[in-house]
Amino acid sequence: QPVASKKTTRLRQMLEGQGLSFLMEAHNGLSAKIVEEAGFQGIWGSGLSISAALGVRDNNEASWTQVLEVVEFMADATTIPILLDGDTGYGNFNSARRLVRKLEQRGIAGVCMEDKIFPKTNSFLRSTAQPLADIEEFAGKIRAAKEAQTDSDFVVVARVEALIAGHGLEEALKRGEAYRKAGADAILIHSKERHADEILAFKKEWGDRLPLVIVPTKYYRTPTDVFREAGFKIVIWANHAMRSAITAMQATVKQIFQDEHLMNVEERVAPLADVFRLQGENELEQAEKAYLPRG
Ligand code: SPV
Ligand code: MG
Repeated sequence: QPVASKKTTRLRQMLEGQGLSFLMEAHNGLSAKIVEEAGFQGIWGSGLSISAALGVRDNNEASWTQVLEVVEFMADATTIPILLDGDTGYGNFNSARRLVRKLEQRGIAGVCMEDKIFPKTNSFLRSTAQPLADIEEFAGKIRAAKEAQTDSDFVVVARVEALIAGHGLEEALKRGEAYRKAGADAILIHSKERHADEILAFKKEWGDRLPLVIVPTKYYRTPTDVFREAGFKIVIWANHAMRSAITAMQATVKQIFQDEHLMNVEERVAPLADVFRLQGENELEQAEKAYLPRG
């Protein structure tokens, strides 16, 4: 399949094409660039990671326009599509459809919205105590989001939290079906189990009604071929750029604090040349030659 020019089209092809695709988490322009350089075909704009990088909790403490600013930097820094973790859509159907319009304007390829209540809490915290959205209300939100998009390839993923919240397979399937009927392009079926049994059971019952997206943060030991053979379309590596940044920064900062010099870290941190390259410094040097008066 030839590579489409529009980011929205490319994200859609990952969902609708053959085989399994991957989205790698990024949380700012720099990490987004690093994800693209590694060879990934798409980016997960993780709510958890963006919040953590801003120094706040994953409870909508960052406002939706603050998230929009971050994801705009990510889109500007890269050429691959971004699927934004849009939490609950930051309010009701009206907030969700306005979000879709703003994301389209800023070059984001799609949004994922979860069937919880604003303000949300991360799925891995106090999960069984988390109230789910009313199924009809959330279906209306998905319908509003789909009807708001102007680019027909913009992707709206509906995220089912029923398994996370402890409501079981039947409720998860019922919700998935309601969101499919509302026009969702794909279902993200989330799980906090340490093995893949429940998402595999979901896939078996679901069949091929819509493409399925998964986030194996907790069931990370499951071989990727299990997902591929089961027929999932997208795997999201949801937070590992942010977590590796924490590990690296902690080690470096601690070392400098202890040593009161830089000799033990210089060889272990990215050279400044790498920073300038990632910033696209070279392009500006060329542009200065082209546009500034010679003199
Ligand atoms: C995120 O990356 O913010 C997600 C995935 O929504 S999870 O943290 O697993 O809920
Ligand atoms: Mg999230």
